Amino acid sequence: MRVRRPVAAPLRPLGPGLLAAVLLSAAIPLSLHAADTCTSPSFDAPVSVPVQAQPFGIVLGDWNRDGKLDFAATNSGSDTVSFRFGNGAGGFGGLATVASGGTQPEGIAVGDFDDDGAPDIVVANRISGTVNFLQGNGAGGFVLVGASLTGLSGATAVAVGDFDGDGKDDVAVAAFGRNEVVVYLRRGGPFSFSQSSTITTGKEPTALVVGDFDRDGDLDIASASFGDGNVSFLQNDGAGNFTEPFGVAGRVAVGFNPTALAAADLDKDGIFDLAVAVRGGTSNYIDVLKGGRKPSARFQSP
Ligand SMILES: [Ca+2]
Ligand SMILES: [Ca+2]
Ligand SMILES: [Ca+2]
Ligand SMILES: [Ca+2]
Repeated sequence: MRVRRPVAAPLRPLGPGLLAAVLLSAAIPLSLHAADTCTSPSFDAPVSVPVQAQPFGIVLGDWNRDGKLDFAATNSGSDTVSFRFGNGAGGFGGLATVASGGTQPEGIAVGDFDDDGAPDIVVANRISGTVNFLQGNGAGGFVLVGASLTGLSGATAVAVGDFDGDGKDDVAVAAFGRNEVVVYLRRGGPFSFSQSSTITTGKEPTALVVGDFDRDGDLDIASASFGDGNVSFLQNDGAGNFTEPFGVAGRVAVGFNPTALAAADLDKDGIFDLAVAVRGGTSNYIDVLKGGRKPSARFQSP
C-alpha cells in the first residue's frame, strides 16, 4: 500500500534520521496506550535548535547519561557534528561541535565501539568517502578517533548492529559511488574493524536499516538504492557475512529516488515491515513494504 503524505508540506532537506521520524509519524497512529483518546494528532510549532551549516543526519542518544535524550547532527556544509543536550522537556541546550573527520558528513549512527558503555558516534563522510568515529566519554564530550574506514566512495549512510553476535557493535556503510554496501565487524581493540562483506546492491545505495527481517535471530540489512529505485534485502548468515539471497529478482521497486528507510512491525504480525521515503519526480509518497514470511524473506511490493 502507499501512504500519501497527509499534507502538501514542501520537502526540506532532512537527514535520514529526521526523515525516518517523519515516516513513522505518518505510518503509525500516535496513540500511545489504550486509554489515549487523541483522535487528531498534532504538533506544536517547531522550536529551532541551532547547529551548523546544512544539517543532514540526526541521531538521538543520551550522550551525558543524565537520563534525558540528546541529539547529534551531521553538518554537511561545515564538516562537523553538533551535539546538543536535552533538558527532558523538549528543550535542548549546551553545544559541542566536533570535526567529522572528512568532507560532507551525511549519515550518522550510534554504537559503543570501545566497550566502555558510553555511546560513540559513527559518521559517513560522503565526498571524502570515509567513515569516521567520535569517541564519547559518557559525560557529553566527544573526540575524533584517528582510525577511520576509507575507500568508501560516496559514503552516505551508516548503520550499526552486532552482526556476528559477539557483543561488539559492527558497522554497515552504503557506498553510493560504488553501488555497494560494505560491512565491517569490530575485531580486537577499540575502533578496530575488519571488512567482512561487500555486497553489490542496486545503483547508488543511499539508506540502510537493520533488523532481523527473516526472523532467524541475527540482524539483517535493508538497503534502498537511489539510482534505480529499489530496496534490497541483505541476509546475515549469523557470522556477519552478508549476501543478497534473492539477487536482482528479489529487489522491490519503490519508485524514483528513495532517500530514507525505517523498519518496524507496522501491521503487528510479528514481522518487520519497511517504510521508504521516495523523493523523485512528483512521487511525494511513503512506500510501505510488508515483510514476507519464511522462506521468502523479501519484502512485498507496495
Ligand atoms: Ca542527556
Ligand atoms: Ca563507548
Ligand atoms: Ca559484533
Ligand atoms: Ca536475520
